[in-house]
Amino acid sequence: MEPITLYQFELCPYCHKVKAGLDVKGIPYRKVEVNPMNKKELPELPEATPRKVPVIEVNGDRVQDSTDILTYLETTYPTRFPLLPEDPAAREKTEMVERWVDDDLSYVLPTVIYGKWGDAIRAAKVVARTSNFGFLQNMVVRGGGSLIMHQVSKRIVKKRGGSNPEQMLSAELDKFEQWLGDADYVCGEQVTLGDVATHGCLTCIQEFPAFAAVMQRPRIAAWFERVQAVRDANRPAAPTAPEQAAAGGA
Ligand SMILES: N[C@@H](CCC(=O)N[C@@H](CS)C(=O)NCC(=O)O)C(=O)O
Repeated sequence: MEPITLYQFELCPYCHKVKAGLDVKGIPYRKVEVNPMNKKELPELPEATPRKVPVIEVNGDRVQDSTDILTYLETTYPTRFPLLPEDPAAREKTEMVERWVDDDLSYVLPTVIYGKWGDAIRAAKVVARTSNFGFLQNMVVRGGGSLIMHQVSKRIVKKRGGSNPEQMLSAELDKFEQWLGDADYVCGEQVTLGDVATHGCLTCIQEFPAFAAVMQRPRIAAWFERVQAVRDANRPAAPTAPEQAAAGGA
């Protein structure tokens, strides 16, 4: 199978959503960290397309937008762990959960990552660890990125009428807990699109104090571990150093 290249930001919830889909479907990929300041690593995209991550490149195809990418993966590799249930009601539910991830959960997460200065600095460290932009660009991304995202996060809280990031996250987790009910996964016994989108998105805050609020909810914590186990079991083994060198990749 031709390996996929994923252009990403390490702390982008939409990119994590795609990584969860790739893992569950067992599709190998390599990551290219994009410099958020100039995005020069991004491949050429059709005119008038926003220069945003995630973007995937495979077999000469370039696909942008996490929802479109997961749809592309589902149609291109339909037999590899299908993520869309056949039952129409289940399908509607799992697609509704994915829309909620895109429209609500993904907006709340940056507020818990960058809302406090201590966490914004932690975020800068994660970016520095996962990127290879050179010393100067790294400093710019670490300092500038945290500052910009701190302002963005304040704007999100205000625009969404939230009182504070923790309460906003808690309100979103309430919704997910209700959809999950007592089932193993969003649509019952099998991981589907809604699980992938939510798990991926939450992985984004795994290194931050706010993640404790996720794991303090027993039903969500158990679900998180279950989906993680599926991802770990299905994810293809990392290529050995010689294989990686032969493929010319990082
Ligand atoms: N709807 C898109 C949203 C992608 C998106 O907003 N990506 C952000 C990072 S989290 C981005 O690339 N921002 C850069 C910019 O707007 O310049 C998706 O689902 O992929």
